Amino acid sequence: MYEHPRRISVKLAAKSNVLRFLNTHKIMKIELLKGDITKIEVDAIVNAANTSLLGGGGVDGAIHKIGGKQILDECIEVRNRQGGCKVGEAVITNAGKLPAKKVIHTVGPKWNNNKSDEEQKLKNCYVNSLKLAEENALSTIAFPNISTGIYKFPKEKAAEIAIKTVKEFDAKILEKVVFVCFDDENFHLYKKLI
Ligand code: AR6
Repeated sequence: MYEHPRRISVKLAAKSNVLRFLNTHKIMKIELLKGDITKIEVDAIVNAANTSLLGGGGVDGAIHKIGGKQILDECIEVRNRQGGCKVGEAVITNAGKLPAKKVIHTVGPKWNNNKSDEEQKLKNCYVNSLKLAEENALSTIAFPNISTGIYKFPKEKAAEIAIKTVKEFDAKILEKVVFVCFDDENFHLYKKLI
């Protein structure tokens, strides 16, 4: 049957849009683990750092202690270049002696009853870490439960934000996100919510 040429081209354009969507949009696999993030073999582990990028306690302390001086040296280079890292933002360095290939350092907000928009800032940590992973062509990433230790962000709220943000992320390269929970409470919250 004869079809007007214009109609044919409209149909082809619609089909190629579908193909483009299939080519670029990835469904990320989400995994949950209980344990120590410094032992995880992924393209990048995320560090719950502070604005100085010079290390501290908690997961930050463990990453620098086990990863070694190479990580701190590159953090200092980043500081010299851009003056640390703001809350909600993320930077990337080598992973020193860790089994991961890279460390993405993000700075979570200190909980203050959401008076300074801490919920949005925590969401930004996840989005900016995922974006940075994609900019570096990484396909697997592991997150700790950012802000839920020394920074006292309520764990259930933090878990909801982390999971929702990762599920909503429009991945082009990333294939897998691992949530690594160090304490039982976070592990059970994530298990319930994922
Ligand atoms: N692997 C995975 N998760 C861990 C590990 C580990 N090895 N160690 C602790 N956690 P925190 P924050 C969990 O305090 O609240 C530092 O001094 C921990 O159980 O590490 O974002 C920084 O320099 C908790 O659930 O980070 C900042 O000053 C989660 O990691 C400040 O702490 C986050 O706890 C950041 O505080």
